[in-house]
Amino acid sequence: STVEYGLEAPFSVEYHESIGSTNARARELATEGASNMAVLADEQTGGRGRLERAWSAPSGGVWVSVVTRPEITPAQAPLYTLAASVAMARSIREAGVDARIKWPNDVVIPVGEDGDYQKLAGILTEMEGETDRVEWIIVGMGINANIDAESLPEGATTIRDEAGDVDRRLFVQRVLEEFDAYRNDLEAVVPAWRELALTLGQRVRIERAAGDIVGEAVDVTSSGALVIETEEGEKTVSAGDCEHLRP
Ligand code: BT5
Repeated sequence: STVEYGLEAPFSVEYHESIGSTNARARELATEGASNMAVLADEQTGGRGRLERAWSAPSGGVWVSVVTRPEITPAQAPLYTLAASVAMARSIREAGVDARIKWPNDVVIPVGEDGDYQKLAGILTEMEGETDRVEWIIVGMGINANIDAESLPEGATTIRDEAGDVDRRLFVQRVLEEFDAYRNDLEAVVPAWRELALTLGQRVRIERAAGDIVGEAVDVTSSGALVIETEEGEKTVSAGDCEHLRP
């Protein structure tokens, strides 16, 4: 199932026409010691979102998972998710689509002025390591590229629907190049993220087991946590589901 993809990518690429989940395959490779590898597929039959949610990944999309072994602490791992969201949003914008970033792991297209959006891409970050050191990190990126939005769940849109098809080979190459540049320059991630963030300035609700946080999203920290101004003062959250509330 593995063929040469002919990409000039900063990562060595294992390509599959069809696979269960590129993140699951990347995990196998990571536990075998792989690094700087990308698993790319045309179609996933068991694509995954966060919290075991299903991710629709028909043929025509860009489904890719990158394995790296960075010298960072687990607390900095959210920066990798932000780096991926910036890489994806910038590449999608080059394709002529007004892509913006919804914290923490979505690339979306704004609808109206109220923080509404349609989802164009998502990120699933997984890692292994100890409290002071990450052993490996997998950043799974799913981009609805050359797909009809009507074949995806409600609320999804695609590059095809917004601007027409992309050359997927060149497109994946751009995404991987951009991701590589940002993971090698982590200080550039947050400034680039701020420029494309749809979540900043929004009233949000973050759902957490420890209790929801409601307030205005005002910034992200240097490690990628969201800063929220609440009635009880400023709070930061490093992960969670984020809902944009109507003003
Ligand atoms: C995500 O989860 O957004 C992470 C998606 C990561 C997918 C990539 S593809 C390559 C790699 N291999 C994998 O198996 N996964 C990664 P989350 O924030 O939990 O959002 C999931 C929700 O998005 C679902 O519950 C649906 O409502 C919705 N959804 C499912 N498929 C979608 C799609 N193709 N486009 C837009 N929304 C979708």
